[in-house]
Amino acid sequence: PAGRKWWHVSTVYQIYPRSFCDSNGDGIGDIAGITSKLGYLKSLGIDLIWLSPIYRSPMDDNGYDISDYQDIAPEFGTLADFDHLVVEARRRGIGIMLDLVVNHTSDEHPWFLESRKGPGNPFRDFYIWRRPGPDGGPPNDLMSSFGGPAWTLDPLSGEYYLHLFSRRQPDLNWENPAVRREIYKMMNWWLERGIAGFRMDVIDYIGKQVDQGLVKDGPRLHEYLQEMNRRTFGRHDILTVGECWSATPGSALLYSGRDRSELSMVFQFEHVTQQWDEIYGKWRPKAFDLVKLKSVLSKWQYALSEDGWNSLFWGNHDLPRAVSQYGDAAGYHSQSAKMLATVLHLMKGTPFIYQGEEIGMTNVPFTTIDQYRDIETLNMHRLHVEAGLSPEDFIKGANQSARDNARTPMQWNAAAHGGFTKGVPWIEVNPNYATVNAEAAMTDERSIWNHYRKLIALRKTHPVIVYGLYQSWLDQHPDAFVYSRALDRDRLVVIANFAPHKVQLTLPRELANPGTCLIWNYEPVDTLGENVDLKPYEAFAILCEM
Ligand code: TEU
Ligand code: CA
Repeated sequence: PAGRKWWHVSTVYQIYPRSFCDSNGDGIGDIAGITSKLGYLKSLGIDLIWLSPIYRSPMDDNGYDISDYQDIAPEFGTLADFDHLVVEARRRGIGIMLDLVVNHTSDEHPWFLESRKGPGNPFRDFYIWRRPGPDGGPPNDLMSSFGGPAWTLDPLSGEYYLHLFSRRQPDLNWENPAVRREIYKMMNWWLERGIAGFRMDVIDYIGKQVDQGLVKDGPRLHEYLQEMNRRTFGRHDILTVGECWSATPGSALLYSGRDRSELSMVFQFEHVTQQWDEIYGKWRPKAFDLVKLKSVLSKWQYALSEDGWNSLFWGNHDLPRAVSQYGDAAGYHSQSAKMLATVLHLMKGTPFIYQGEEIGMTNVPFTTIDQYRDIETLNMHRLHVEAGLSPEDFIKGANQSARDNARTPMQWNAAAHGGFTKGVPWIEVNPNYATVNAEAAMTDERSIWNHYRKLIALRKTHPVIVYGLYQSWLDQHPDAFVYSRALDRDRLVVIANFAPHKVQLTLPRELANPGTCLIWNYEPVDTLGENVDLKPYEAFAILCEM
């Protein structure tokens, strides 16, 4: 039927190249390492790989600070390595998506080096420069996500430049048509190389109106995206996903509506931020509240049920490990990881798996700040400890929320450093690699890995998983997540227990039918009565014909 897209049926796997597989022993993951693991990804069954940035970069923010958009970071390899990866992946039916980081560049990008030369330079307006405020300080009080003011004074010209992230990530000026032209040219250059999609970093920032203090959702944002679509990927059948921390169901329809000619879908973060403290944000997470989580996820399911499309994810390279955040990484590691996968993959949308999630990788047990590498965490440590927080308390929060939880090396086997490198890894491997690793997972029929594999395969055989109408049930139940999906005569019922204890449910009569169990994490359940007893973190899905 009209409106159906190949990427509706796809599952995406995110790779953080620095931490995936090191082929040459320098302790840093690389493109050749990724290519060597294509067989692993193929047997998992994924369709697309989203690569976090691989471009030339001083690595102030692990590649989200790009100094050359059309070259590969030498620590990751060469353009030839990249082309080889694209070809080898395609041979296995896997597409490669790139991370498009165009809100900002590195301060070492030639555009910025030129821009710094002062007013009058043809590249001056590629970035956002302002004269000092009346007191000689920053022009306004915009703050950087990584702490401190978003403005840095450049002594060369006596003006401030804007950086919403680190001072080494100056923001591009999207109001300048020459900037947009250069970016579209660069995107087309990659599209010609045969890539299958773009993930767009903080794309909701590009319409910013700095002088109004407005960053997200600026007035020209959607105009720019439509222009980008027209001038670049609109002519190719690719998947585009915008990272939009500010997205609401309303704006998501603008980004991903079928007649909007903007993006395929966005990453929204409401299910993530609902867990954050009003003042201390993620550094002091609230107690887990399933009723709230369900209401957020269901709201998004309903809002995009007719038009637009959801992305589905628990984790990425900026977020804690899913099983640590929403499950029980200690007591019910395997059961809770499988439960989370079941709940997510059977909703309507395109699922994204973050590397290591498929084997249940967990948050880190670091004990000192020296073990952390992430610029955000190091900056926040300085700021919070200066403000009086004890270093011990900071580490406690960081072990729950810091981005490095997701960035420790992929655990391949029980060899030294989890088989990630023959050298010394750039960040320590999680010590649980002896038991949590891909090799062990692949040989165990009941592993988390095999559960993911099954879920990915089910999407391909059951259209109800891809297109079925979503409905949530028992919204106020504090421990159980129950929803159904309906397409033609198929009705899929998904039941999950988010608690580390047994739970008893009374289901509405219309859900209580016999059927076939498609997936489970204890034993298959084929007949659903009105009374259901769930074991800790039990989850299953039953397909009935109505
Ligand atoms: O992230 C955007 C972003 O807002 C995050 O830095 C977020 O503020 C933080 O992780 C939540 O605590 C994107 C990338 O995903 C991230 O890795 C980059 O550092 C950032 O943009 C800058 O490019
Ligand atoms: Ca390497």
